[in-house]
Amino acid sequence: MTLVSRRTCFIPLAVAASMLAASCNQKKTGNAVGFVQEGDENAWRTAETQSMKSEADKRGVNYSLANAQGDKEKQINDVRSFVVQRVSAIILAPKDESGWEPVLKEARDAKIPVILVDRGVSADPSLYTTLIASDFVQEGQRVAQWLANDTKDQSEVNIVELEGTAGAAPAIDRKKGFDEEIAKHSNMHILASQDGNFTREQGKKVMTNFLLTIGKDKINAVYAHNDDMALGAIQAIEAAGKKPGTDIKVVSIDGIHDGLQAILDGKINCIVECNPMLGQDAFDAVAAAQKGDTLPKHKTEADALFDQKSMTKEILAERKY
Ligand code: GYE
Repeated sequence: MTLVSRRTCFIPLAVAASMLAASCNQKKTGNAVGFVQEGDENAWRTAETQSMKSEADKRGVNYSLANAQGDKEKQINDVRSFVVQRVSAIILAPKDESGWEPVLKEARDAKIPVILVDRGVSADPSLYTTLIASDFVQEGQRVAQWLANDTKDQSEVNIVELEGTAGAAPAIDRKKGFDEEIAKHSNMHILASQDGNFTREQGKKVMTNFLLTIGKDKINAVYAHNDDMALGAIQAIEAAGKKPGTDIKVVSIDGIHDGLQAILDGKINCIVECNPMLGQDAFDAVAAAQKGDTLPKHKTEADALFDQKSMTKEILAERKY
């Protein structure tokens, strides 16, 4: 009797131990978080990708990255493949606003929370948990207000605008905020506005074309939706024999290292910051969603403003991206 009972006791313990091991393994897979990044177009985005990885490492989260390299169809498939793998949460930095409903519904049906970072989508907010991003309309407004104040004594301020990737939330909203604010000033005119895809190369190309077609003496200011396009525009302005920051004012958004350096060099006049270090907030949101907490639909990030008066070497030394 004693022997039998010992045996019966021994077997379930062994089974329980192997079940526990299996459930631990399963839990590990179940705790995986997938980050779906839209591309790699500049230092801002690389910093964001790095921020996700270091936050995952810090928390010991099983983390996977899928980078679509600017290919929207691939990005949709990257989300779909994380849904099929049954990850426990997806962090998504969408390339543009439209076309996300079907795959977001697939994630919802699989009960996988989707945390949007840095760019929003036009899909119904019930299809994602939260959006962690800056207020892009406000960024555009602040840059426009700075430029309006700086040029208030000039009878005419002719501006050209380098837009971000077509259809992307920061391109749409940064244009809206800036253009509406400029329209309030009768001395300010936006002469031309064109897509520069958030890259240095494209910013240079579009600006070179503006200088040729509009005339280098007619343009007083350039507004770039990000620092990389502003840095490309600076190259074009210098190649045309003009002084960026003096002959042609340059204003932009992001606050990456090279952009802030250009303020110190006198080539960019004003930058409104946009924070790419979203890892901590994104993984806080993942943890909250897993606990079943309800999150606000939009968490906005605080952005600083830098100009030639406020920018210092010390600020630059602290900038990690
Ligand atoms: O400003 C830009 C990047 O989506 C907020 O995308 C982000 C923007 C950022 O390519 O540099």
